[in-house]
Amino acid sequence: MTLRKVALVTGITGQDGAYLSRLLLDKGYIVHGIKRRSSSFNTGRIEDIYQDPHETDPRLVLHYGDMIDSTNLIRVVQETQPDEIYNLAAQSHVQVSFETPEYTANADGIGTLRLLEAIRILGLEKKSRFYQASTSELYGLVQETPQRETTPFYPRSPYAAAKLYAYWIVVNYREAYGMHASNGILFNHESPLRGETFVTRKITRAVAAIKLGKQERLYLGNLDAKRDWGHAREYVEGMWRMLQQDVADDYVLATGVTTAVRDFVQWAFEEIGVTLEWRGTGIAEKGVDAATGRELVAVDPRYFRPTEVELLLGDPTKAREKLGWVHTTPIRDLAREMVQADLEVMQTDAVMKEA
Ligand code: NDP
Ligand code: GDR
Repeated sequence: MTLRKVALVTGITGQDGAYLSRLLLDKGYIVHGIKRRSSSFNTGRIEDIYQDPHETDPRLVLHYGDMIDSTNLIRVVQETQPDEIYNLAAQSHVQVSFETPEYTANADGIGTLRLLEAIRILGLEKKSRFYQASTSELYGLVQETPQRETTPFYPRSPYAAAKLYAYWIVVNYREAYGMHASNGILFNHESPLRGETFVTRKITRAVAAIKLGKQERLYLGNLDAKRDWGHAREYVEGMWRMLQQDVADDYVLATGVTTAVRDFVQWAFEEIGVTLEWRGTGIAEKGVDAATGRELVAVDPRYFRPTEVELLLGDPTKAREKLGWVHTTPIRDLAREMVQADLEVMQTDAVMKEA
């Protein structure tokens, strides 16, 4: 009988945690996840893979915990003795990090150190492989385009500065203690499970709500920002591949295509049969239904960031050559999938309410 591999996933209730735990369960792993205590359910994204703890030998087990609680992390690592740890937990919203910089530094930066120290304290340096959710936000004010593993970092937010610390402490623990610890420098990746306040999901939800007559208008910030957007389902496969390598290393996962927020908005509206015409510039810019003249999109400066990352475009060559990882979902297909999923959710909600 071959023993099942054991994985520990922090941030299991988030977008990537949900896709990654499905992938690991499909591969036969026992998956332990850390979830935060919350006053309302926060496990919606993993409802369909949740297993009743009263069942014999459930393969998905949830533990309460927090990245700001060292003793908790040590205990969970001790209890689970993981072969692989995926550190996905973070205060992951860039704009929110300007409002909560200290908390973000604590959870995203020092939290990563806490988990690495838990491995070291428990003497698991040679057993537990470690994946760190690093980010294209590290490039910030970009020094080179496209961005690759060797491009210098220039963080532009408390979030990115915290993730910069996490990136380097992972490299340091790899070099100092011989740990199998890798950074995945992931460019933006989205899906129907994306948090509702990130720009793509905010757009696709608004488009669905406008179509169903539940919302008048969509307010956005910087329409000129450009992002390299891929599908989350494909990116979690890249995370797993990093931990299957003989030698730990750092990899960029990206599509190699960049798109302006404005274009994503345009495509999302096309999914409901609306062609937008853009009128005005700067904060006076409006997206207007070309057929009816109705104003559907407006700029609200409250969504501008004190320092913005204007352009991200990744070069995934190393991941392709060394991990055999490729992205396959074009951005327009992703926009379509997200709009359709939001329409479906809202229509179901409406039917349920009526019933
Ligand atoms: P989400 O925001 O969807 O999920 C974040 C997860 O972390 C949630 O499960 C959240 O719990 C949990 N969490 C937050 N703070 C804490 C804490 N203090 N202690 C324990 N858990 C905590 O993010 P994604 O799934 O999109 O991203 C996963 C990781 O990858 C994050 O670290 C993010 O910064 C990073 N990343 C994401 C990219 C993307 O485009 N999606 C790109 C590059 C990096 P709860 O559900 O209770 O809020
Ligand atoms: P980002 O994602 O900051 O790249 O971080 P987000 O979707 O929040 O913003 C992308 C770009 O869109 C612009 N924008 C808006 N953003 C939001 N959220 N809301 C708006 O109304 C709006 N209008 C315009 C932003 O200014 C920005 O330029 C995501 C997170 O998942 C991080 O955790 C991750 O590390 C990076 O991606 C890679």
